[in-house]
Amino acid sequence: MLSARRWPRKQNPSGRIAEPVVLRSPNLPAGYRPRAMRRATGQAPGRINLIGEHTDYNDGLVLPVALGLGVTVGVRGRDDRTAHLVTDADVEPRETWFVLGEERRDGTWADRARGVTAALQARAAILGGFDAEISSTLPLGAGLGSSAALAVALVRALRELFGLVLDDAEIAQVAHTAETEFVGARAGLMDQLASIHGRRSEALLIDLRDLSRIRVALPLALELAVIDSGTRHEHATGGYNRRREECEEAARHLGVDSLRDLEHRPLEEVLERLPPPLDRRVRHVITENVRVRDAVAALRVRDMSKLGALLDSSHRSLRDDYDVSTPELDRLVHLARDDRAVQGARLVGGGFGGSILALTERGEAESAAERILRRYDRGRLVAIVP
Ligand code: GAF
Repeated sequence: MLSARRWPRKQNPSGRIAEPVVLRSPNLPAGYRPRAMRRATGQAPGRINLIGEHTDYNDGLVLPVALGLGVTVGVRGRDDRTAHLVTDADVEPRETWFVLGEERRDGTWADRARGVTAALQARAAILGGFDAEISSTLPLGAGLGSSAALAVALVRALRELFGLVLDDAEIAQVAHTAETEFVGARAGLMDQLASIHGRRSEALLIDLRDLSRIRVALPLALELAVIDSGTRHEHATGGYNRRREECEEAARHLGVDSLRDLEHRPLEEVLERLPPPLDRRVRHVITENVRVRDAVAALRVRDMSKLGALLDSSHRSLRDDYDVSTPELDRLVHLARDDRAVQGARLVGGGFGGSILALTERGEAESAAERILRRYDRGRLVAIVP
């Protein structure tokens, strides 16, 4: 593995420091040819987000936990400029290819891979052709960070195969650029950071304003069932980008750079200056940041009922104010709240389909999920956390 090191910086003609460039590691022995390292593997997990939804692109707070499920990418160097991809995931097509330097979107999952190679080359990375075998234990499009996991796993594999110097922050940026600039989903940075830094037994409090991270232990008494509703979202074409635009519009209207700048202002005063639905969108974002802080406090004192109430209230806010829930997610959350063992439940991730979290005492999540799923016909239990 190559170690992370300081960037070689490129000077632009004006003499100002330009974007960092990606080079092959200067540490490699003389005569070393990266493509002689013919095989490499990259892995990256998916995530749940305990609380703090649609806050990341508003410079806010999130609290993800890594899943034991994720994406593995095995790569092998080729002697041409082709990237050939095969996957065992439940997607179409199962096999595809493209020429490096000629990446063009085709609207399939493979755009994430094209986005990664395009973003790496835009940072001056020298790539050769490769065959990639992509396997995933993570359901795709289920609100569990699968796009970021695929991109991070591929960047890690290509870093090793081609001897690229990329630290974790840069891996996150490349994976994020692939999603936002190539795929066109204007997502925040939570999923990439959670995939790179997350651990299964801990929540990771990330402040997207300064990218600071604090690990928060999950109490031993806690367990979460992650249940896939079986309905799917598509960020790039769905309402996700529209929500982000609404937040930007609200910030412009209020004369602030980001909605995070509003956290110390009286909420009612802020809201009465906004037309609907911007007032409801902003109310979600501001109150969700407060809920993240409260959830961290609840985790620290192991107050499960407080945590459960916060999850419930987050779901209501996502449903009524942010308008990203669906009838299926609402039904699953309702069934979960009806279960004797569940202390709180909410949709997880971007919404518009995907999964829910149900909070229980340790040892109770699996049986609670079985009871919930008996009453909901098309979903499945994806994971028990931690
Ligand atoms: C998706 C996005 F990719 C994240 O950036 C985040 O906005 C999330 O939806 C909602 O919290 O997973």
